[in-house]
Amino acid sequence: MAIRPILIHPDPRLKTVCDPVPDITDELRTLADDMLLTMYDAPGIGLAAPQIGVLSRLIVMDCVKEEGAEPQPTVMFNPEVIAASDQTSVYEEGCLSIPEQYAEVTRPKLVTVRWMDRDGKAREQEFDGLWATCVQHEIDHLDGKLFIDYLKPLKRQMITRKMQKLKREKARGKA
Ligand code: K2U
Ligand code: ZN
Repeated sequence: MAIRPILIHPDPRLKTVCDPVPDITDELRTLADDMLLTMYDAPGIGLAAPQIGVLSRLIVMDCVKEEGAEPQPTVMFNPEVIAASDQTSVYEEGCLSIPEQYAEVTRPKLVTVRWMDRDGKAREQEFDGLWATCVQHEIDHLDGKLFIDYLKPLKRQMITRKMQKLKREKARGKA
């Protein structure tokens, strides 16, 4: 088990449509465990495989935020939204690959998702609230889509320029 480095936007790997997972191997189960460790360490409530440079259709989530409540680590291979409500909800989103930038994104309030779990079992569930926002945010990552893609071009460019500056400063700091 290891905490993996999270890619920072802009990075071509974050704009790539990821490949489906053909079958669930022990290596992929270990990757999912590393992603959960990386997510909790960030901290975050979701993480998609391309964010750690693995271009496969795998996401992890745990949107339980209540103090003292039982964590609910969730691993999804090949997740797909099979139904979405017309009703929408607005949430101020962030992203571990776009640190300290937040903006309102409107998404369907309810989504039904089909996926394969870590035991290779087909699952299907309806999500509401923060879980619905998070699962859509993560599935977008698998299609190379970031929350800033929903913003006006000027706002998106501003955030991208801030990230390019951050990456330059990080590189200098390491140089
Ligand atoms: O994919 C990611 O970068 C993980 C996000 C998931 C997320 C973004 C927006 C809305 C819901 C989920 C991180 O968890 S960003 C940190 C965060 C934490 C709590 C609530 C919202 C965002
Ligand atoms: Zn994200």
